[in-house]
Amino acid sequence: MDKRHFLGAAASAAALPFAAQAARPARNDACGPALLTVTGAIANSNRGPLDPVLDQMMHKHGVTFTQAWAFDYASLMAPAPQTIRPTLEYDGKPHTLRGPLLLDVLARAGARLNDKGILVLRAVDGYNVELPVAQARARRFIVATHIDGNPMPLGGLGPLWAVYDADRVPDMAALPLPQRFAACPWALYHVDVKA
Ligand SMILES: Nc1nc2c(c(=O)[nH]1)N[C@H]1C(S)=C(S)[C@@H](COP(=O)(O)O)O[C@H]1N2
Ligand SMILES: [Mo]
Repeated sequence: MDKRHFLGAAASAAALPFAAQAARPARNDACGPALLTVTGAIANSNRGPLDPVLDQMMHKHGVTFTQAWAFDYASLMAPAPQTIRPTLEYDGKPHTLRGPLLLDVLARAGARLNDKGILVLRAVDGYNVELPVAQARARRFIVATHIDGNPMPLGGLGPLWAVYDADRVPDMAALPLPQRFAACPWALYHVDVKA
């Protein structure tokens, strides 16, 4: 699309009468785009099945589902935020990370979180990891939204980073820094719950 067409399209969208805009069916009650989609063993659903046309990135990553719970930024902020301060491998310094517990987020989707379950955490670059539910619980994984008081950008470690306080988990604190965060996808956007 060239710039002239783009501007034309934007102008005509802006000119749509309010009634026409309001008549557009809402996909869910979210106010912003979905940042995290949870699928698999969940009881709640606020969107339809994977759409192989419009859900391009998930489609390319081989994700399939019939029902899902999509979180926008505000809905992710609903569970009580936690603060952790692990030493990060990138600069060897402690940083303050804040966000809800991963399992609290998944509970909102009605996830079945038994201790034999597995969570597949997937990031926008395709990186994915199988995290046992028991480990997510024991290590108190959070879905970090903020680092050192600032929201984490896409292009950095955000907007969501599944991470834990490695300094406070003796087994992990004993490892060299580059071995502590392999189970921590930055730019997390999808979690598949395997009960
Ligand atoms: N999205 C994403 N998260 C990731 C990775 C990655 O490649 N992509 N690498 C993992 C691994 S194997 C490690 S050791 C740490 C640090 O890797 P990085 O230097 O690629 O961030 O992040 C983890 N999280
Ligand atoms: Mo790694």
